[in-house]
Amino acid sequence: MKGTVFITGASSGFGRACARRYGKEGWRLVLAARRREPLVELQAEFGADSVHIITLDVRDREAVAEAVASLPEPFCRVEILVASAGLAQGLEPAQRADLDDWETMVDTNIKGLMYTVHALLPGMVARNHGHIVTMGSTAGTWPYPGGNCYGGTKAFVKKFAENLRADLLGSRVRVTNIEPGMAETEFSLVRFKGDQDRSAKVYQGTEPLTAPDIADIVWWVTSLPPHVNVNSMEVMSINQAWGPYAIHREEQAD
Ligand code: NDP
Ligand code: 8X3
Repeated sequence: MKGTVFITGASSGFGRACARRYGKEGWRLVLAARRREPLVELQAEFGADSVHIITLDVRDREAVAEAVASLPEPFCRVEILVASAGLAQGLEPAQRADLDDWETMVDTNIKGLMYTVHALLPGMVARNHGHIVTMGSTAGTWPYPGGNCYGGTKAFVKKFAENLRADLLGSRVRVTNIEPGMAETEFSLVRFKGDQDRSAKVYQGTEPLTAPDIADIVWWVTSLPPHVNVNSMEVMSINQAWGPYAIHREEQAD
């Protein structure tokens, strides 16, 4: 076995693809998500000796701390955290947004990440060895209509990762924020609360990023020589780029 990687959001999308990638490379996997069944499937794929499953809601501060504190041998020395658990809820303009959706995003994308890092980081520092990979987004840098609170949470992820680097200077613990653009996973289905048609339209007629694309990138940044720290990596499909500034103009009579 090469080492132990702890992956949140391992039941779907980027997290699941990372689990497969590290599993195929012979790593020991600690897989966390709320849905147990997809984790059991991964355990069946790679074997119980190399996969430890945790049914976990990252919003539950005590549960996250407990899950990390009670990691059994040989899973307890985590070398890499891939913190992929996260979500968007809604695409309404801020003035019509559901406050519960905003709270869910803050609780998951910000507080859930804080709890996970807080639980795993001391061990990495004590061993002077580790890599924290956070899942930011292009939305954390580039605003778009309806992105409001989701973009805000991903801006937190970006700044949190950068600030971790500042604190960890002098240690051999690396931090990388991956910042993907549009990628086809369950992301839009979750954002639109199970509306299959609306979710499918996001990816219709284009070729978005895929979860294995992101897993390849995560694998690559964590496989570089230990003195190399990729601070952040923004990645988009070739089919996605920026538009001009949007300008509102009053209607004018000809
Ligand atoms: P998916 O919806 O496919 O996967 C999200 C994962 O997060 C699932 O495994 C889900 O597991 C887990 N999750 C969500 N809420 C919680 C929670 N409260 N506790 C524990 N696990 C949770 O989406 P992606 O793989 O696309 O998203 C992964 C990350 O990448 C997210 O942070 C997202 O914001 C980010 N991202 C996605 C992009 C995209 O276009 N797809 C682009 C840029 C960033 P379960 O429901 O079983 O708990
Ligand atoms: C997911 C990418 O553009 O839907 O973070 O916000 S986007």
